[in-house]
Amino acid sequence: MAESKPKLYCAWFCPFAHRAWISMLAKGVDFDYIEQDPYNKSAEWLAINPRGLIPVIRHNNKLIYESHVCIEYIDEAWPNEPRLLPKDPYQRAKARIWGDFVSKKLIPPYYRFLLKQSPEVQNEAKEQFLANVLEFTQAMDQPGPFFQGKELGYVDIMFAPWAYRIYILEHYRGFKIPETDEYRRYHVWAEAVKNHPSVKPVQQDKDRVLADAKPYAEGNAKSELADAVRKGSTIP
Ligand SMILES: N[C@@H](CCC(=O)N[C@@H](CS)C(=O)NCC(=O)O)C(=O)O
Repeated sequence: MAESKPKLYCAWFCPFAHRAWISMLAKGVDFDYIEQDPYNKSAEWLAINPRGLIPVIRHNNKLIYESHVCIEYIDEAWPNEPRLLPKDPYQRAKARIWGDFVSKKLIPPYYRFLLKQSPEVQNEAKEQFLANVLEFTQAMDQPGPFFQGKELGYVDIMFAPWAYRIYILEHYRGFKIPETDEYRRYHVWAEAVKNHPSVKPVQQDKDRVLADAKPYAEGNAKSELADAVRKGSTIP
């Protein structure tokens, strides 16, 4: 199945691309990392991904994109342990349900909170984000520490890049996930994710990450995601 050495088109700053990068590391895949500027929509780049977004995996002359699809592809093309998606059909369904929750209920308010400039909208987004983090927390396996048990898996990887960079919201918005009883399980999860051996190498220098996030916090970032948040449309 996995014949040729895969290439990962990635970027140090991109949380979506980090999902694919973490998955490659978690599965022990031997891959070439290619640092790609996704903002320059050259013909060469659009030939690799017609949507012009990172991450992209090139494997056996096939191109795979969309970060959640990349996680599943990596798990299936290299079917060795650990499995990122559980084998049990119900647990697999549960992984997809909560992965979808990350995409629809956590990422959009996170970016509204970071990008929008009006204090009222920021506050609404913050409350939404916090309520949804709580719902996510309450769905976690007990005792964990990961979302579905002892091993890092699909749901963890879906939210990990925002969780280990939550300091962006602290720095620009004075926000912290509360250290209260109801969020205790969240903090156990976040620590386990941040310190996982496949997640650690992907994390970047904090000052560099904060500098990269500044245009978002100031509301003038130029990206498809920022445009979508400004327009109130679905994020790409
Ligand atoms: N739905 C996509 C989103 C990926 C995405 O937005 N990547 C950003 C970088 S973090 C990008 O390539 N942006 C290029 C642009 O906005 O033109 C996925 O999950 O892979």
